[in-house]
Amino acid sequence: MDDQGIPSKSGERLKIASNIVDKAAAYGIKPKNIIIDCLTLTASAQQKDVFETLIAIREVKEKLGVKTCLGVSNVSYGLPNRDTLTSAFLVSALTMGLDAPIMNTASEKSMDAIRSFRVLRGIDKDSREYLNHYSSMKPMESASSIVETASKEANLYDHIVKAKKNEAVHLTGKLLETMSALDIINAYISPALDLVGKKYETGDIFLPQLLNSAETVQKVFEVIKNSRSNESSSDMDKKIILATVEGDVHDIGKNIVKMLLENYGFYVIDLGKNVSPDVIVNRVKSENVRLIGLSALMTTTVFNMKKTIEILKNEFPDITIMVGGAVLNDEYAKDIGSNHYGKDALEAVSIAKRHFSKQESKKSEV
Ligand code: B12
Repeated sequence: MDDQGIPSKSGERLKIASNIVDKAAAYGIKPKNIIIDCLTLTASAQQKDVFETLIAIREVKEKLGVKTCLGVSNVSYGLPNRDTLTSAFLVSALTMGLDAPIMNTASEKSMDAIRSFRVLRGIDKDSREYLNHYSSMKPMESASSIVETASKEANLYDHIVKAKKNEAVHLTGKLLETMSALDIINAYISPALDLVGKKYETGDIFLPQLLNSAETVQKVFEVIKNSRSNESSSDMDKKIILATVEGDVHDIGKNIVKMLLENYGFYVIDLGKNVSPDVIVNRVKSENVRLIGLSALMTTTVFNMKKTIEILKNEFPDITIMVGGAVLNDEYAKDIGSNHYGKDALEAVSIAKRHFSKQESKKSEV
């Protein structure tokens, strides 16, 4: 404000702020060390000017490079249910760039607004503060005691459940000195993902936590993959296409299947996740592949798996399709038209072995 009081228009407030910045510069004070208060007006008495404060915040920040503060609660003075209006104004001001709200931290609504804003603005990384405050999550430590296969000090399971990426990566390197990749998967990775999945289902944890555990597993797999880089060569006559079906982004299981098939010398063409039937059809054609492995993890995407199988069988009547994924079982796999169901990666290997030995014997009969 100046001698005339608080101007109603944002442009005039910017002018006053600009004068302050110029004066301060004469004393060697830089804009970044100045905090300007654009002054909240009450919605009850000066409704048309309320938004000007918000615009002024944006302008003084952008044009002058200063910081801003604002006493937000004045906006609701003279109206009922003040907390609601104040918290809406608070979020609007933060969106415009308000740095330092002067607010009632005992107001739950305002604190809810701040926490939500920090998630939406990407300040609260992985929504950790938000989750800590609102989720009724029990401490993950207690969950880790379920695993019986893991020894006390080698707790890759805990690192995955708690999404401690660096620790998980380090420990995987150590475990690989004494354990096979498959044993590590069976002893630690699958049980940890099972627990995380159950906790997600029961609402004890939320999507960012599920995602973090999944990312930890991806990092663990990078270590496993790197440790195998010089191993076994694959047989180009034993080609298999693998894909997670359209609409489904779960590829951890499919990647394990791939790893094991490659370990056994099969040549795997991995089409990735969320793969449309067209893409699979084209690769089957261009690579002349006769064994396809499809993965689906959700009840909703099993329908896409069925559709993919129908399309493939139509195009290539002699094709063999094996399917897998936690939502399937032997019976359901038959119902949707597949030739084989593999409950885990080892079964995928035995299906592939049987398939190619049949092919061999057919060839030798000819
Ligand atoms: C990790 C995970 C994720 C990660 C996936 C990361 C990734 N890159 O894969 C992220 C966080 C991205 C995710 C997202 C979602 N997820 Co999720 N996820 C899981 C979780 C916890 C683990 C899955 C897993 O990797 N298991 C470990 C692997 C090793 O097991 P597997 O996949 O079954 O594979 C083995 C076998 O089945 C078999 N196999 C697998 N494929 C194949 C293929 C062939 C050919 C053969 C022979 C064998 C085979 O061999 C594998 C190795 O032994 C499960 C819960 C669970 N326990 O299954 C939920 C789960 C699958 N997710 C679920 C849901 C709902 C979702 C979301 C919709 C959440 C959301 N609201 O956004 C999204 C889905 C987005 C999408 N469009 O796909 C639900 C599905 C419910 C349902 N029945 O439909 C589950 C069951 C969680 C739950 N309990 O609610 N998820």
